[in-house]
Amino acid sequence: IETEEFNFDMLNIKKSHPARQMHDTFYVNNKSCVLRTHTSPVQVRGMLEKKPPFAFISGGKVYRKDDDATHLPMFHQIEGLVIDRETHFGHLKGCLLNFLEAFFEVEKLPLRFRPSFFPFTEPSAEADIGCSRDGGEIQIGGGEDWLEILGCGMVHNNVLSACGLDPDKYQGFAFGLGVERMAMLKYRIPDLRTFFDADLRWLKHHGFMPLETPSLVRGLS
Ligand code: 2NM
Repeated sequence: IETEEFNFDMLNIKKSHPARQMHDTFYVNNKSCVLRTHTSPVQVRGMLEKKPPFAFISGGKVYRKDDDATHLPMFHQIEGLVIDRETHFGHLKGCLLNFLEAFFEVEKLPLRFRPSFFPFTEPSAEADIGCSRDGGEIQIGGGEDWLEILGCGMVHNNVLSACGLDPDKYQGFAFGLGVERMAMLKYRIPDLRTFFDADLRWLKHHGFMPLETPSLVRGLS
C-alpha cells in the first residue's frame, strides 16, 4: 500500500492523469492510499534519502485494474535508476544493451528506441529488440522484426526537484520492465495465468525447482 503522494504526485503524474482514475488504480478505503501501480515510489524514497551519485534497482508486486488474457491485476516490475552529474542517454543505452544481451543470451542484440511518453521522464522511449516471427514462433536476436521490451527515459526535472535534487546539477536515466513478460519471452511461456497455478510440474518443465536461487555460475537458462 502506497500513498497517492509517492505513487503519483512526486512522479509528476497530475491529478487528471488517466492512470489515477478509479478505473485503473486500486484505491484503499477511499483514502489517499493506493495499491502501488509501479515500484517508482521506492526510487523516490531512494532519491530523498541519498546524495548522488547513486544507482538503484527496485522490484516487487504492482497492481493495476487490468484483467484479460494478457494482463493480470497484479504483476511484478523491476525498475532501474542512475543519477549523477553527467549521466546521459548513452549510459542508458549501454546499460540496457548489457542487461538484455545477458538476459536473452544473445551476443549482438539489435536494440532500438522509439519516442514515447511517461510523465516522470523527458525524453521518454520504448525499447525494442530485434526478433523474427517465422511461423508464429518468436525468435529473439535475429530477423527483420521488432519486439517491445521495456519503457525508459531521462528522469524529469520535476521529479528530480520533488525529490530534493537540483536539476541544474544532476540528471539521470530510469527504466521499468515487467518480470512476467520478460520470463514469458525468455522461456517461451504462452499463457500468463500459468505463473499463478503453483504447479510444480510447470516449474520443473521450465528448468527450475522450488526454493532454488538461480545464479550466474550455473548459467541464466
Ligand atoms: C518506466 C519507464 C520510464 C522510472 C522513473 C523512475 C523515477 F522514480 F526515477 F522517476 N523510476 N522508474 C521509469 C521510467 C519507469 O517504466 C516503464
